[in-house]
Amino acid sequence: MNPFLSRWVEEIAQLTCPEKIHWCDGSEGEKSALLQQALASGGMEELSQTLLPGCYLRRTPEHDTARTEQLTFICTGKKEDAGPTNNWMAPREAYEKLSLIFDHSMAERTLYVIPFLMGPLGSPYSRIGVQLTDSIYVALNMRIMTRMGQVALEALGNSNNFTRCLHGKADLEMHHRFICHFPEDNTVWSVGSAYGGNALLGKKSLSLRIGSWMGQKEGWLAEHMMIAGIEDPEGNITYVAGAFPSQCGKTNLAMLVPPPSMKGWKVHTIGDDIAWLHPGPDGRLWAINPEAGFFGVAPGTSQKTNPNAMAMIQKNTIYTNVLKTPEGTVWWEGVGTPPPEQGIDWRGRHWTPAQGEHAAHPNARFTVPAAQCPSISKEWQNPQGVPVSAILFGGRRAGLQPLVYETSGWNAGVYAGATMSSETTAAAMGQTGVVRRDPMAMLPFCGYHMGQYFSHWIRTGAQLQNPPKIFHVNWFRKDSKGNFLWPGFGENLRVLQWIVERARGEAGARASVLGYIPEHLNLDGLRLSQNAFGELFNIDIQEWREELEYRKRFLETFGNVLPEEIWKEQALLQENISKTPIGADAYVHPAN
Ligand code: GTP
Ligand code: SPV
Ligand code: MN
Repeated sequence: MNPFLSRWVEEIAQLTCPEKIHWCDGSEGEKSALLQQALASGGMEELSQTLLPGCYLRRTPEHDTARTEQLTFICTGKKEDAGPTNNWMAPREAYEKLSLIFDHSMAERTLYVIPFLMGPLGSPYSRIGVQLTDSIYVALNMRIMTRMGQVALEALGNSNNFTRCLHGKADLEMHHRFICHFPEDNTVWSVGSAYGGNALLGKKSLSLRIGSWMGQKEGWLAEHMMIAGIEDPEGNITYVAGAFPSQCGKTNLAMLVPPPSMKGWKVHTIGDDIAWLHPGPDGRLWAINPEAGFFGVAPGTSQKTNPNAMAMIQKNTIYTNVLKTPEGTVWWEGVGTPPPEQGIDWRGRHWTPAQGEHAAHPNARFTVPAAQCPSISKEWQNPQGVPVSAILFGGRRAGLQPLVYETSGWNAGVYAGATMSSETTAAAMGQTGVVRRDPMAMLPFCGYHMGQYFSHWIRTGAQLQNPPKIFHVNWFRKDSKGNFLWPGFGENLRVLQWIVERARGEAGARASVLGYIPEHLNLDGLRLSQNAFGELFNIDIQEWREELEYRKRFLETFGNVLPEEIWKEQALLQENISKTPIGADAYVHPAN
């Protein structure tokens, strides 16, 4: 028995006073026992075991359906180290405050000890965590999302090098909810929520907030990115990683199915949410997916938009906050089949389409093992990871940003990432559809000062002999009537084709004020009007002048911690934009 671990478990048990302590081994027998208990207590419901074998449903309280960013804290000794974008609490205050909530909170409950591995077994890049929780639902999800149990305990051995992740439901009330990160102690304490990103502490807490802190110290990057291999008809595979904010298309892009006209192309899924990126000895950037499962958005997932996801979630899946049909199957908005005549909605109430209410919560999710994905890559558990040739940044913007552009180099790419913006979604509590700055899709997940984070990106690039090319994409541009201009989903491969060809130095490009845009895009077999195409690539100079002002104000919030290189890139863009008259053809670089 690892003495560091047993001492810590004892300490937490003294605080929380559970009736029992269960050490998770990750076995099949344990899974059935946990499920039986969850079903008996009403915490989960069985779905039809003939139609959806091994699938279960969970409904959460209405105020616990998404991440709560306002209750998420970085607790560093010095406030400056958390930076202007994070909520900060002094470590002592946080431990004290949360101890009061944890105190006796597990009486009459079982404390589950979940050792888990983030990253492939045997990878030098993998990290170990141990989560303590009183939630069976969380334990069952951790079992899917991480490599959990005996395997992690053995990998840990007698080492003290693991992230201490304490989670408790307490009363699940908002005023008792805090998600606190102590990067200096390699510790996370989360209480009062059982929702994914708040409660599955291997995910956003360890892999991004604590991970980004570790990465800065150790020379690697922890990113909110999907990873996929794009295979062309000749069989060449090019790996891309893409950062898009929550609910902005990472899962869909990671398991994309090519359109019928792109014969011979294939997409190989490595990861759908998180990438750990390490500079390799060959001067390239190598990516692993630290997770073992997908915690995907249900609404909008259909046979048409994401057939791979639909295939993988027919078995061994935990559904959260979807509609249950009388047959014991599931339904959600945008699933592509007509609504059932009746069902039980995500709130647990009788539902009919006529009521006009959401059947599933807009942030309803499925949890499913990665190995069940039909497009999973042969390389997904490669301990060395895969070499990344292109990085994509993108947000959900109805205007401003063109479909795609290539930045002029690493620093310009870092600048494009740092100034990213996106409309808010249902993945976090609060108003949706509001444009906000979300640098590298990491605004809610960066565990330290974001100015330093940008510096770390700049430094990392300078050290790579063969850095990935960096692109900006926007699948979400709309016309004046509010319709998406671009079909998205599988059709995004047309843009990826140009990106991988650029990464290999093959495809042509035209200069624009923002960077390079495609000379030619493969639109074979796609009906897209000239007008729509023009709008997708329109760069509105007036809009960009205003945008530069927003960016300036945003970048100023980082004070003198912001690296000079970012200001340099802002100045270059400013110069290009101001040289271009309003209404001019912004495709042509003024310098040309
Ligand atoms: P998180 O798990 O929250 O990090 O989300 P994600 O980035 O993985 O987003 P996901 O792929 O789950 O997509 C979120 C929503 O956007 C879903 O409803 C999708 O159907 C929709 N979506 C994804 N890709 C596209 C696209 O290319 N075009 C359009 N219009 N919608 C898309
Ligand atoms: C996100 O919100 O970015 C997610 C879901 O991927 S959660 O695990 O809740 O963070
Ligand atoms: Mn995410």
